Amino acid sequence: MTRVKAGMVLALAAGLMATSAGFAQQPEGKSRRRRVEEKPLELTPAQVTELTKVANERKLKVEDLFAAAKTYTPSGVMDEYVLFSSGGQSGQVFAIGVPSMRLLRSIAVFTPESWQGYGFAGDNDPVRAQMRINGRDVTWGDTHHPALSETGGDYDGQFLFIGDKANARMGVVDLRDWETKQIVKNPLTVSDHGAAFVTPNTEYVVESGQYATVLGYGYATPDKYKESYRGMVTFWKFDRAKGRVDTSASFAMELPPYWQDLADAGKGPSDGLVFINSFNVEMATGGVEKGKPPFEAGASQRDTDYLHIIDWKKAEAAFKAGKAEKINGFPVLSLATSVAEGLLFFTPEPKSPHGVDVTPNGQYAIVAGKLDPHVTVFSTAKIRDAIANQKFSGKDEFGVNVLAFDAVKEAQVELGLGPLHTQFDDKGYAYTSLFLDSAVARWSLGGEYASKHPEKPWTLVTKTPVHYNIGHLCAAEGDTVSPDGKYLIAMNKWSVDRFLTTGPLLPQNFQLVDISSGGTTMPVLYDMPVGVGEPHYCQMIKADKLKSWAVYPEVGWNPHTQSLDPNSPKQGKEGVIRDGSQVIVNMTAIRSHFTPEHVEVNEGDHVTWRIVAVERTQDATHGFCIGGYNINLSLEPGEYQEFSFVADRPGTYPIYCTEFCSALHLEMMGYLHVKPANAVGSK
Ligand code: RUQ
Ligand code: CUA
Repeated sequence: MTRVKAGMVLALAAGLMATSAGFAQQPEGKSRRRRVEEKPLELTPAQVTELTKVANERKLKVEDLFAAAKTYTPSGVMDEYVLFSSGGQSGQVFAIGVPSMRLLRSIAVFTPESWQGYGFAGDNDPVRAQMRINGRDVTWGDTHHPALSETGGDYDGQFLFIGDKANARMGVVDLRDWETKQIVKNPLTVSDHGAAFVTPNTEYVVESGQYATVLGYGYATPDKYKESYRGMVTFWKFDRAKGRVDTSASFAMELPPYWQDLADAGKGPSDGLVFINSFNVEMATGGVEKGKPPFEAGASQRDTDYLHIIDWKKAEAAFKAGKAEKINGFPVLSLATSVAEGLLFFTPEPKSPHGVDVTPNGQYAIVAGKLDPHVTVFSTAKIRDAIANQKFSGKDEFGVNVLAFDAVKEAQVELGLGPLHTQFDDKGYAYTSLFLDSAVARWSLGGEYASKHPEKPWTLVTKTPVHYNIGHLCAAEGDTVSPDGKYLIAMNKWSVDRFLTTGPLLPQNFQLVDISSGGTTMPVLYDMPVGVGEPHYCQMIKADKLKSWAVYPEVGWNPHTQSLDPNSPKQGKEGVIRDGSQVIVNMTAIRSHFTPEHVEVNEGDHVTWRIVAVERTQDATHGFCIGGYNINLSLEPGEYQEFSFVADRPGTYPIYCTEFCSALHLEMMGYLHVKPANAVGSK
């Protein structure tokens, strides 16, 4: 009877293995993607009746049916765009398909994330090492602004940069494997805001500060604000071939202690310039606890702040000519140098602005002032002319030349309350988020865009209500030299009555807006709750521009170096190598076993564990965890990982695959035996 049972178990296991092997081959053999019907759809009268019945039962209106038809994406049909969204305080980036609004992936950047095995690779994890600031682990970020790498001002689909406002850091994601490769910490400042924004060929990734501080972790009391506190902008040099920021070729510029805000790089005729907003040119220092006006009042007294205009090509030349001074080891062009060399100019911009956005043709920079119902349009040609011909209205308190507002202003357009950010389409329209109005405004651009739309240039065309309190918005490729139009995402901060209540903490609401027809038509198509952090900006790229790897290029690939790793174990050569108390484990993973399955070490051993997934089938991912040692890896096909730890707690540790990889996934396990120092027979 026992034998029969064993036989049955073996037969069952063989069947399961056959099933798992068959399943594994299927995606390579024939595509399981849904076929696109070639015959155009025609509804029979009976189907119309049935559809109407379903719609009535669900209390849907005709426009809802159209919205569903425009967004519903059947199983196996791919989205047209990928939205890369900041993940706010989650510290991550979210990738979302458009128009389906399906969450495709979270990309771990500033926060350890166990599913991706990000930051759970033992004592010398290179991910954790990058999360250290001044010797302390900082394992979260407040991600605000993603920037896709650009070539000629267009997204090229190669890299993604994301700023961490809370800690003045920037992450670099490689879009071949959608993994973070680098975290760069700004040595000058604690926190920032204007990151990340790229120059048109990703020569530099721009990071501007926000709350002024004493650069380089200096100290000064608020009464020394004007002398000691400073703002800054940093130009991180991007090395595309290496896929890394080259910190040794990067530099910064000292700025007055106004609170610099968002940035954008010029393009086309304005390539070479960078624009940065500011607020609190009042240099208010708060102190409500001492009876002084609070920051919110002190920083909003004047009618205008300063738009910063930086000639980054000239600044780069000054840096290369050795004109920078070091602060905390980092080269900084002083304000005096910037003024003397003509690198920095200001022009007045209406009250407490927030976003500055350059039009696709590079001819205008649009500033939205949160306390002003207008957007202000600056002409970049007029800015260049005012710089060349010294059309100044004066200097600021730090000696920076101020370009006369009337000499550089092109237009002002009244849109509504609380304008923040602006994006563009292919029909000569601009779209601005209105925070206080909870609306998206469509308005008409002038100049060479005037012939693209029927409206009078520089006028409000229509507003669509969104729900609620919109911050950023993003149109399809809407900040490139050639926007697509079609879709726009309203990134709403509040969602009060849109979804079921999820306790007192509610999700944000991403609303998909149809901007495909011009004029006054601009319906909301879909609501997507985002319950994993409060995103700020996002960018939407045409999906076919992304050239993602299906599996790692070769077995033994190290994603940290993006190359084949010479230390990767070879099949047939697995095992444990001991040298005193130094132990090296060479392990392979394949459906459905690890080799070796038993690993014996002694208490106190220093263990270096090398593990490679010997798989070539897409999606055949394994995991690897050691409970109690805070170790979990995600081993995608071909991936090699190395981790180390001190085996300081003896015991018998089941080790197992954490990804349901096959029918015999539960059997994909082994034991780590950590022999106690005082065990019988130990040294
Ligand atoms: S900022 S809306 Cu970084 Cu506008 Cu958030
Ligand atoms: Cu490998 Cu589960």
